[in-house]
Amino acid sequence: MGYRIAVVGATGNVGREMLSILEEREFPVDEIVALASRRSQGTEVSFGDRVLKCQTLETFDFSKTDICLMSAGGAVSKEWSPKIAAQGAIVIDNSSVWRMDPDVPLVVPEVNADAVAGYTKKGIIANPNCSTAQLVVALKPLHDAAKIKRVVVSTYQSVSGAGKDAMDELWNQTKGIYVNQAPEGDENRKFPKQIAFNVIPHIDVFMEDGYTKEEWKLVAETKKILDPKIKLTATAVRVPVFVGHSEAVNIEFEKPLSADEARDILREAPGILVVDKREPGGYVTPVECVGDFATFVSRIREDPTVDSGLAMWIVSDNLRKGAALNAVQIAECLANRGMLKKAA
Ligand code: 11C
Repeated sequence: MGYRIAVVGATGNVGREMLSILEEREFPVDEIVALASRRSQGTEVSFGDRVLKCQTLETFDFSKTDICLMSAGGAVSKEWSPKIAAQGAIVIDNSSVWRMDPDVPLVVPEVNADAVAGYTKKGIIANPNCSTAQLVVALKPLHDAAKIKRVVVSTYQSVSGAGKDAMDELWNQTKGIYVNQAPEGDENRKFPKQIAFNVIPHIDVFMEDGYTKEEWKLVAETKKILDPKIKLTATAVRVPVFVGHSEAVNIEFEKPLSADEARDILREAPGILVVDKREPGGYVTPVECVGDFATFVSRIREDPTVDSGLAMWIVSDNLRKGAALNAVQIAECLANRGMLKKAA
């Protein structure tokens, strides 16, 4: 016997990945329902060999659902996650609205799997932001070994993080530039500057201190998931890549840790694949990580500007480890710990 799963936001980038990963990882599914807004009712999505027709979130009865994977944005989650949880389903939410709620666990299974037990307070578990998920998977084993004091991270984030329209914008601008076509009007644009053949040092809204919300999320979420004592500063940058976020990371430790030791530790760590040959091409780039479950770590080297520091390059599929895979892994944690009430 398996579980009854609902995927809300099934027609989006992440919703489709959720369906595909449930199938790829052979999650024990007895019943699967794809849900979306009224506008997308009847839209077909794939679940393995099957085709599911999207039903409407507003009219669906969740009383027999074990797990609801939500990827429908903050506003929908704010309104619907508590209602769905009140009907008895455990909500695993990919939006940012519940992440910092003290009664909602924020979980990356390789880092703080036991925190799933906290779902009982609100019936909701939060999935972190994509750039945080891949970062903490790599930081955790190094923190355990040598205690991290401070992290400086610069991100190189793909346009899929901003949704399907953003992917279309990169595609259309790129094509348009080749045929000398002016970019479409401002009102339709997702990015405030040209994204094709460019990079934009701005993701999400600006905050009062000059950082962006994406940068703030990296700080706040790393503290909640891994350790509130870690100091972190970030610069989040959008790059003209369709899928796969990259991060250049400098880490300062309390205890000495050599690059060789870090490489060995990371090779043994869950969710990590080390690809680190000091030669041309001996590292992972976003195009190679697409469709993979792993977080890839490359370019591991000592940072001689601090007493004990390392620099590295971390790449992962933002729609997978950064969103859908992490959500399915949380569901697996619940199932493996016998926390799903309706499991047979
Ligand atoms: C991006 N990281 O790349 C964002 C997308 O808080 O879940 C995910 C936003 C979030 O634009």
